Amino acid sequence: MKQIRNFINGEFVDSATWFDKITPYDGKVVARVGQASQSDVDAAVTAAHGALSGSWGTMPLTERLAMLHAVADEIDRRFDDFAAAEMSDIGQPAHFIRHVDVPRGAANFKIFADVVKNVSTEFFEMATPDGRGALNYAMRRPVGVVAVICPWNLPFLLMTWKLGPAMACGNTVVVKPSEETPQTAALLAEVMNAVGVPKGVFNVVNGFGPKDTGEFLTTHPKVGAITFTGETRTGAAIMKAAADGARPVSLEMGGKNAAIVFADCDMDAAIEGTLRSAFANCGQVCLGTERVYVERPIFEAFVQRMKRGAELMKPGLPEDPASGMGPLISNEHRTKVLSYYRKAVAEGATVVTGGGIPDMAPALSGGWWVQPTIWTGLLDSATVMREEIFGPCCHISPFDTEEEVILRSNDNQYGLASAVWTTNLARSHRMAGVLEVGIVWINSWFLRDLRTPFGGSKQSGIGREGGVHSLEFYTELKNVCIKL
Ligand code: NAD
Ligand code: 6OD
Repeated sequence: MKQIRNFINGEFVDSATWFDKITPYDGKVVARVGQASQSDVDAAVTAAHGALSGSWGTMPLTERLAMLHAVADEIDRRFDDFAAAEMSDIGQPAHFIRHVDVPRGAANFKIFADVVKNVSTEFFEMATPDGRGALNYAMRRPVGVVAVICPWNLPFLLMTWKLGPAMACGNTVVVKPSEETPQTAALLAEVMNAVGVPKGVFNVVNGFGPKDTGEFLTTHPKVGAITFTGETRTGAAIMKAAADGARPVSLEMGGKNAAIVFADCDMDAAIEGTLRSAFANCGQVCLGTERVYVERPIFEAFVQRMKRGAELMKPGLPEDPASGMGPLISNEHRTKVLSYYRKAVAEGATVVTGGGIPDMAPALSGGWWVQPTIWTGLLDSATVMREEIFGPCCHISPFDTEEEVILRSNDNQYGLASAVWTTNLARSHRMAGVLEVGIVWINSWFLRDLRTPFGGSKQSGIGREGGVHSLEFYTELKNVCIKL
């Protein structure tokens, strides 16, 4: 049986206790994962703290950034290993993992190395009463040991999205992958050693969250900052932990994202984009659409086309080229998603398609499969219209005016992302201004430029990362004032 060990101070270490990694497509155990104890977490943080003042701390910037480019090149060289590990962890189709998750993992190291190289700081000349004047300039310094707490939905993309900028800024890191998806972090540890990243700069501790590895890490006094992606209630717990010692947090949390489709849209593009945003990764994308508002004249046609599209998405194994969708991540998550499927019906939804578990071949019947599901007919107050489900499902409602759809899409506790489909430029700009979200896509979805601010408003997050905004979180900006 494959063993996934924790990686501390440049070495893979054994654990006293182990837990099982189960593949979501057949429910079989594929690996044993070492569970990091409190003393393992302490060893990882201590190693990371020590590495701040070692060769990593004194390394010229160009050398550090070249090392991160080498990390990206080594990920590319071992592309198939990363893709296989990710497929085994989350069970999604190979074409999705090979086009989104793994390439973004490499890009996250290259692009943030380039951001750090190219972003300047401020300089101000100042008059003083004695006429000699003073100069002010700012410099950036690492914040120290960064704890990186990761979710399971796009494990490699979301882990490296934090690691790339944190390491480019000169910090050292202790990563806690989700207990559901430990495999790519272990491979990344091999990559770090292969390219000569100094011992202690990159550490991985596996385990669970509350009263376990996650909490041991976020409460460790030598952790200088915590960056987190996951559920909103976990983010709130981490924020409380970070209050001790007044450590900064960056929180990327849940969403209940709306797509808004105007009658003047390019219908083919709106259908393709909304199918992707509702069902990609089996609906387990924080930016995914669970509420679709369609202008009344095209409502019926839109629903019928979405139904046809959803029914063409056949569930299957990652390597099967016919596979349109993988399973959910776990039995526990499927129980949650199916409870929402039942609740939608209980609250009066019309099931346009799906609503249950698909028939799978006997070899796959142990996996966590669910049908892509579309509902109509619910009020905005229904449970499935208000709470994040994180499954392959959406509700489609008609609307009549722009004012109405703005009010309805903003009426939610979350504020992560919206997708607006229209060919009216003035309207798209108006909508972008009033939607209460951190990211608005017009005529697209999940189109990412890593130089742009990324994050959520309301209960979807605190802070922005991406481009220079990542530097704001991962560095201390220090002003130097020189009296001449
Ligand atoms: P989760 O909050 O259950 O777990 C995330 C991580 O936090 C895991 O590693 C977990 O072990 C750890 N954890 C849990 N409790 C902890 C605690 N008390 N202290 C320290 N660590 C703890 O989230 P998940 O189920 O893995 O991910 C799905 C959620 O993530 C969804 O809500 C989704 O919307 C959100 N998400 C948001 C974004 C974004 O960019 N806003 C991106 C991806 C996922
Ligand atoms: O693209 C990104 O950088 C990013 N953080 C995506 C988040 C996806 C959520 O599931």
